[in-house]
Amino acid sequence: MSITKLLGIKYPIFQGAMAQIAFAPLVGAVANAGGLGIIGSGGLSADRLREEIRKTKEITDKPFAVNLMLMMNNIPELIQVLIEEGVKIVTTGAGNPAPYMPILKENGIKVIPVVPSVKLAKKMEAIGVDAVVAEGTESGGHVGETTTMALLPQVTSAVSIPVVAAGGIADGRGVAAAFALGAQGVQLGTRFLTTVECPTHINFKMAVVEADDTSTTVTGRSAGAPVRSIKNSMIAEYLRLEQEKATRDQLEELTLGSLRKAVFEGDTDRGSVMAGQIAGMCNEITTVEEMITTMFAEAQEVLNRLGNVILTEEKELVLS
Ligand code: TUI
Repeated sequence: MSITKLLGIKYPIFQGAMAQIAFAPLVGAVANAGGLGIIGSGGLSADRLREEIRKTKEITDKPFAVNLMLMMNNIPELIQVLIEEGVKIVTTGAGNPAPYMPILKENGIKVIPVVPSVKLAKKMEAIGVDAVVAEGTESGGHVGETTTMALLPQVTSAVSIPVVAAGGIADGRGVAAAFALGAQGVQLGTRFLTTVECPTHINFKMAVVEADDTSTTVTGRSAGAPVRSIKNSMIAEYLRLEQEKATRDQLEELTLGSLRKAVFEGDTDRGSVMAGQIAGMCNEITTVEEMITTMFAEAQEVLNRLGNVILTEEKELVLS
């Protein structure tokens, strides 16, 4: 079944569940525009998650999802809230959702894990998930090692469940490329940061608008939790400490509360401005609806144009 039919959405686009950002205003706007809005529950208490779900229901009557960031230690409580509030779609990140599959499935919840490798995609298919999001290292936040270009065709060949592409996509060309590599849909995070409805400090949005293709870097590989964000003075200090083989405690002290600092206080110099490599192309602040409809219209144009491309005997690409 197609991912849109499976989830009851119009466009095969997921909004990435950015921690401290993907709350009701953004999630509701994405759902109303026909995509899958996803609440980021990373860092939320069960009560705060319930509040965010209820606020989202006030904005939209369309389906939406909740993401479980599996590094958190309150996952069972959060799942209880999902069941009580009737949330029917869950995505997961930063870990293996296997321990929670029985309870999620018993409650008729569709489960869509984010995976950074073929190995994990196959494991997830074997435990009965409904689809996977294959996320390349171009993404913002917690990342794997393989690029979307290399990961996606390998995952789509390895599993028979629907695959959604994430990492490095922000326009119709990226959507068309994801389809070419076998994906049924796309998940975007960074591009949603520069939308009107995205509830983050204006300084955070402007850091993304002003970023170029080389503005992001990955920290934390040494500690086993690699995170991509826009370079600033905090990141420079982190990289220096990492090189000096600082202790985990020293590194943690630097990053403690840093995402909130950037998102809520707008401190884009000392805070953590998580964003993907495609930030260089997210130069405009538009509404969610405009962004989604423009992107799919552009994807259709690209696919039409490519439909006319033939490979000549000399292997030239020509437009017929
Ligand atoms: O989860 C994400 N992106 C995130 S989570 C996040 S919050 C955070 N804040 C501070 C430090 C660290 C995180 C920010 N961005 N994306 C989905 C994703 N999941 N990317 C990679 C993975 C992943 C990695 C390993 C999924 C599964 C996995 O498997 C481990 C295992 O148990 O086999």
